[in-house]
Amino acid sequence: MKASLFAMTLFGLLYRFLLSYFSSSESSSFIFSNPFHHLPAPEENTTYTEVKDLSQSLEPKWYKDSDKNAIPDFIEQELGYNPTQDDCRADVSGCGEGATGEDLDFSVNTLLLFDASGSMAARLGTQTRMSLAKASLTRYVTGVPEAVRLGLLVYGHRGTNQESGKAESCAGISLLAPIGSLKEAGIQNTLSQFKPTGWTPIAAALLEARKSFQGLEGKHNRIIIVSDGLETCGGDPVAVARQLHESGLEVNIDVIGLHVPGSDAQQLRKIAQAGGGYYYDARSQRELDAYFEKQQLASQKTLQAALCYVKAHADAGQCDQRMVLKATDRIYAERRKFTAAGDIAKANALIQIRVQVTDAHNRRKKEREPILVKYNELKSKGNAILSNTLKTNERLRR
Ligand SMILES: [Ca+2]
Repeated sequence: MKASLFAMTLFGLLYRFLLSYFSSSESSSFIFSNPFHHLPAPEENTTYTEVKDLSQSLEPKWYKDSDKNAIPDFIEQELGYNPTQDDCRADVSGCGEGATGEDLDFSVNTLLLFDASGSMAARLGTQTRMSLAKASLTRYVTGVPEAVRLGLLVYGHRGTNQESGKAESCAGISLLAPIGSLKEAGIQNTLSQFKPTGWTPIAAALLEARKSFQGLEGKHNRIIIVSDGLETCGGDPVAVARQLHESGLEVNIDVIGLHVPGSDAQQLRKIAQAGGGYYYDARSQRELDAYFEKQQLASQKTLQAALCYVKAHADAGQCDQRMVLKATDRIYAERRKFTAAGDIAKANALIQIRVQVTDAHNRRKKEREPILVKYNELKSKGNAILSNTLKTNERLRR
């Protein structure tokens, strides 16, 4: 049987050789080419790793991949996708301003510097400046998103506002709540620890504040000073503010002046400018509340943008997963046809295609992974963020 097959093959070869020799004008080149080229490929034990040149194993359409996602164009078309673009790209266009990957590290470290000097006892309407400031602060702290890590430092709460109490007062600076602990410590409880007392060491308080930001280099760092007047302890708060802002800590300093006369407001404004922040003049409870509500809305907007951004990427990941599953199903269906027809080389070449599709998908998945981790973190906070926003909007309307 084997011998006769061999004889037939040999005869076939000889016949082809003679035929082409006598019929082709380029017969001389045929003599030097491989005469076994036309022999059928061996069928047994072929694995896809032995398919060296894939482009010759399957029809060219299997190797056309316009959007470089490893899924052949014609398969994408069949499945209802657009083969020339990424059908599963994350659409962040509706996420609002500032929705970028960088915002995912959205936590803001804010240290509130509270002026407890004697002048805070002055009345603004029916209440003292201090009680107004405490009320605004309480509302802000209770409504602010978790991502804003708050701390509180108080100055001017020691000694007296007399000359005899100056030294003690100017040295009296207390970190009542380190950054990130104010909410836990309880704002009412923290604020009840001081009342209008002494002098105003703004420069020294800023120097002390600097320590709170050690280890937070390169983060969103902020100081909010609530004060009703000038530095009275001989320091240079503008210079200290500039140093702090220009240090590697990148702290921005906002200053809120509580019913401050024009000349004094100039110095407070300079502190804010040197500190890379803004100066706000608050002449009533409402104006003071407005500042904090603006801060709250800004941080909620940032959070919502971040949530929207990561959700878009999570959706893109799911879309990609669905597309790849459909594509691999489709490739396997083709492969079964080749296997049934006994075309093992092509069936194996399709395994190669399938492996490429899965590899490419896994690469895309890996790139998306850090964003998805963030998504899970944010999802749990999402409802809290939204309810806070609603509450704030409600307050602003009133
Ligand atoms: Ca493709």
